[in-house]
Amino acid sequence: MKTVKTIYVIGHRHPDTDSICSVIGYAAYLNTLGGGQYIAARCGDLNAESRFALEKFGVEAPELILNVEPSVADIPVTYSQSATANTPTIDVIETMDANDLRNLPITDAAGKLIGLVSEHGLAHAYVSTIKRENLVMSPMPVETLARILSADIRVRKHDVLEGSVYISIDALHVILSRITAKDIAIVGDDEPTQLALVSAGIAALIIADSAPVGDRVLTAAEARGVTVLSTDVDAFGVAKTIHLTLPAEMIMATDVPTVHMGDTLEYVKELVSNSKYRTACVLDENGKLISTISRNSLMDDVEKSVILLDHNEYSQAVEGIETADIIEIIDHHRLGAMATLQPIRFDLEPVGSTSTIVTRRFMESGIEPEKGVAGALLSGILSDTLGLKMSTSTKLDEDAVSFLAKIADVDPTAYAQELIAEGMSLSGVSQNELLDRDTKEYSLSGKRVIVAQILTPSYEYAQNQSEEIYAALQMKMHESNAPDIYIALYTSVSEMGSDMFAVADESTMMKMHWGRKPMHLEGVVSRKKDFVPRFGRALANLL
Ligand SMILES: [Mn+2]
Repeated sequence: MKTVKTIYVIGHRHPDTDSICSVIGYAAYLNTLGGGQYIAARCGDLNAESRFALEKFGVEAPELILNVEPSVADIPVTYSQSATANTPTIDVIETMDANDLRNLPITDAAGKLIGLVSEHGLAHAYVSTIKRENLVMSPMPVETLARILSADIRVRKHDVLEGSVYISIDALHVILSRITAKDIAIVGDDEPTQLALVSAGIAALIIADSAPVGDRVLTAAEARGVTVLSTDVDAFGVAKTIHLTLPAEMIMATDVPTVHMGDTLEYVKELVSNSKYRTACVLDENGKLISTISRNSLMDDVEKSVILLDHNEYSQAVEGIETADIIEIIDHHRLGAMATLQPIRFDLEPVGSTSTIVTRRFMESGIEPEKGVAGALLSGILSDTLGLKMSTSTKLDEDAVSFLAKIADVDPTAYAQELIAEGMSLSGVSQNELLDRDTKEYSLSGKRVIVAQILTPSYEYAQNQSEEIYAALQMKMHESNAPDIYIALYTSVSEMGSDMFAVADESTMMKMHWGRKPMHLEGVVSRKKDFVPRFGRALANLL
């Protein structure tokens, strides 16, 4: 089975509406061009505004992918052999032989993994455990037995046979004294013995070595309910083969390592090399067997392919990004430091949103997005540009908005107000949640800086809440993986300015003249255009 490689189109951590909607748009665009292997993804929860936008246009949220380290799903699925619980061992061995396998997974009738037959398990079952036991046949359909022995069914009186198996080499009275109605006898061409066994009322007669079977025996067997098989195989061969008909479930091991599609290859490699079977079975979420992974299938370097939207810095990207193959980047933020091995397509444009750049791809190629996709892209632009009011908005954003609004069938001005009000809604949300709503991480002058931005209806909000905000920020600095500097911008779009709260170590606080009270920044609305460049310079000068 040949599978097309999945490519994830993914935005930044703490996704905002642009990050969510641009990936929906771009994955749809690429899938329209052909292939269908592009998956819109996100590496964080939807905020209230994004959820509102997706619900309004009936669009599904991008798939949640918290880590892009290579996983089991990235190994090409290879056709995988297995057998069911009641498969005779001899068939298991044949499958293993024919496919050059050292192990064979065993499933129940529904395909769920229940164990593994290994070469070691086979040797153990046949050499040590049962070597001195009498020959017994586990319940087996007559057809299966006939197939294994290449036998003809001359009289069929049973569906399933089981019981002790005797080779008739003793004197007749001896064998008759042992045998019961459930048992099976292997005989040669001795017709009186054949007849005597049938008359005694056994379950089945296996006539070995191409011996003739007379009409009298067949008639008697018919009358007494005895199944008769005849085969070319000699008596020893018949006995040996029956010995190898134990059902797989009786000789399988149950301590087989199992993995799922999402498990990282690093984990799987460890598991496989520590397993005595040198293999792991891949199961779906219901425990059904998908395939097996051996050391060989882990030899090749595999990686996830990703297209990054709305960011181009490692610190903002999904976990595991350093192991992934970045094949394209589309963004409208500052140029961050990201290195790739291969040349890639890199589209960085100073426009209002990434959704704008994606919309231009549709416009330029003459492809019309579906209504829901158009609505999502429109939401991305209106959210990032605050209804085209931000200083970052350009003519290109306006053009994209008119193009999309027509397809999505909404009035962009009215919808922008609705959307932004949703994004600014502060009721019933804790300070801590607000601080997580829209954060970006930067590396500035060697410091890890997180800048959270919270949109408010007016300055009043942050000024009234300053104690709570400061306390919540200080709590953030105690979390694991806390940055060097944590900044929160409470931005009033209608008044075109922000109040900045900042926490850092004491010496930085001193040098930057930061205190518990917010610093008012008139005219600072856009984090990336108004705040980060100015702040970056101030930090570089003072530290
Ligand atoms: Mn954006």
